Amino acid sequence: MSSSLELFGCQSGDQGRILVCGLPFDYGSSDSQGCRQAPYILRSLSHWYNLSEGPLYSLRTHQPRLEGVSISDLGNFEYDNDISRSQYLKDVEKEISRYIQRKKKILSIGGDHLVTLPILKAIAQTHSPYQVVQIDAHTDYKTLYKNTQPTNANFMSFACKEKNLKRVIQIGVRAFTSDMPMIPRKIVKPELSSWTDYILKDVPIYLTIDTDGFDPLIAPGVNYPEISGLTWDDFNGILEAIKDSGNEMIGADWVEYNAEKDYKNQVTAHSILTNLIPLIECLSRG
Ligand SMILES: [Mn+2]
Repeated sequence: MSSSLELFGCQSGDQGRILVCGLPFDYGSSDSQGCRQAPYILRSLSHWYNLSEGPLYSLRTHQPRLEGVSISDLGNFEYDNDISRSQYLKDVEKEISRYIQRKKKILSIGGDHLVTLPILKAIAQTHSPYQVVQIDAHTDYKTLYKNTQPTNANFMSFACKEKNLKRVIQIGVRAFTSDMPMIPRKIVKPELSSWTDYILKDVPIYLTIDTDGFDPLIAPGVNYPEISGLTWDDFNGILEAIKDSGNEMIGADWVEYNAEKDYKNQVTAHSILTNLIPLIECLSRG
């Protein structure tokens, strides 16, 4: 693992309760390339929001943010072309399982959405029941045939095979598809106004965020833009609702940021970083 910079200038290593890890992998499909740069770019831009000299203050509320949060940065799990893609995913799963067994909370930065699969599998092995909240324009659920390989567009079909994954609540889904599979009952796609009705009580939550869940007008740095979509206020509402549910958040990831598609001023990257602040605060509870 290597990285010259740590996210938000936090410490490097595995001593934090929350462990940042970069998954610079974008072979989830032939058209998801470009996302491998995200962990480097986000870490490098995060020096604008540096924690190493004390908390960040919100100019709006004058409140300190991320104060006392126990977080450190593991660096990246680099993908080496000498190994197969499936081997990389297996290695990530194994490595992450070790940290989950030590009760660490993983905050991973993709990569394309396929990197979420090894994390969900690692959690399924170490946690009794858990549920996923997925922010995404797509369901990432497809019909699986005998030789279907996992991709960033079907990984949820593989994740749903895990018994301990009890429910997937998808928010922001709105794309079109020519493949309309039978969706298992554990996947629900409620409206934003009523999604909290679907949270299972006392079941830990893992949050996976695909950048394309947001409106491409505010988050243009994606491979698959879908008009309309969530706003940043919606996102903060989702985090508040997770807090209010009393369910523990056991981990999170942010995937599918493609810097090549972003505006010149990197507005998507800065928005991701600003929204990682309340996300990390939410993760640090419980
Ligand atoms: Mn996705």
